[in-house]
Amino acid sequence: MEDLDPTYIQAPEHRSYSNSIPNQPEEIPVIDLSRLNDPEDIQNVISEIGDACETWGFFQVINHGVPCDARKRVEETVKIFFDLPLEEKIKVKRDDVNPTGYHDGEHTKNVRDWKEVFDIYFKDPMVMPSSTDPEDQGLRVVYNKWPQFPSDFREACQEYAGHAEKLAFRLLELISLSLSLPKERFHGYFKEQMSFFRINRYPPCPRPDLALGVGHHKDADVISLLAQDEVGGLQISRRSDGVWFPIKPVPNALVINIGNCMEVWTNDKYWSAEHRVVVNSTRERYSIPFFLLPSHDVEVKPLEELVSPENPPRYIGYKYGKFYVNRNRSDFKKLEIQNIQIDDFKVVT
Ligand SMILES: O=C(O)CCC(=O)C(=O)O
Ligand SMILES: [Fe+2]
Repeated sequence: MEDLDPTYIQAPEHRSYSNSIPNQPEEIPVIDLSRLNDPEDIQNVISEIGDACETWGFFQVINHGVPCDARKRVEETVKIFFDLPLEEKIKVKRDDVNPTGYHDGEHTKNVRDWKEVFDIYFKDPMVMPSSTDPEDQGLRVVYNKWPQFPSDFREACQEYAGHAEKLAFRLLELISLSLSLPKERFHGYFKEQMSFFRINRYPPCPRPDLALGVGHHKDADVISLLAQDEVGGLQISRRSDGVWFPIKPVPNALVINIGNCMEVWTNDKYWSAEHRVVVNSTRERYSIPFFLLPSHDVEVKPLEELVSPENPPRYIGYKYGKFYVNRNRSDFKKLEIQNIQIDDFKVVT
């Protein structure tokens, strides 16, 4: 099939075969969290997490406490929803006021992604800025949209998201300890967390050489926890040289990655890696990320404990909610300009 809509076509340098993957790629760490039950091993786990956050910005966890049943239930239920005809799905479609629900027109860096998504805020309702104008203090209260069918969609999603959020805070504590900070150093930033949970469906694509499931990007959150099925397609860019590496599916594992906020808080010690999703022509793929986001009024800037005269702040502070709504604008429709990126807040030296 040659008639791929041009809005999906990536520039040649961003296509799936653009940057070769070595034949025997190094392994991105898989960390067994049941080792935390052994007091003598806890410190090793914390160091391994710290090393992974610094070297790759990605790792996988197993025996993480999110029950397999809850994951299986949500995977089965959302599949029933995505298999419905489009006219049913668009009954709960995202709009420019409420960014929750179903959407099939998302763009990354102004190129359309080969995917459908469904977004659900962890807090319902959720509070966010009502506009991108930095002077406007107005807030908007957003309620989740839920499909009527399948009838247990809401319950299955909420149950899974509850487990994912618990694990997110556990990981945040371990990350905090890995930076020699108090365990709960970050907790105050989440009083009105804007966290959300997304279901990605990547249909088979007639031209996987031209389109991507998600174009190269960094996550704009604190950390992401992703459940991926067995199909594979997620790739990350190695910090040292930008070469793309696959994140191989490991049964029941969750993929954890560092987002922009953690990168800024640690003044670039921890790395928010670019990643992308390669699609294929035969199999659909599902992934379910939980994005941990701070409250809208948090000013994100390098932590005082992690900067010094020798290591001055590399970013100016920014209000998280305004950054988020700015980014979201471009997800709704293709913009004429590149959307806001974390590097826009880098201190120019
Ligand atoms: O589907 C995946 O493996 C990754 C999705 C992703 O990067 C995202 O939704 O931000
Ligand atoms: Fe992502």
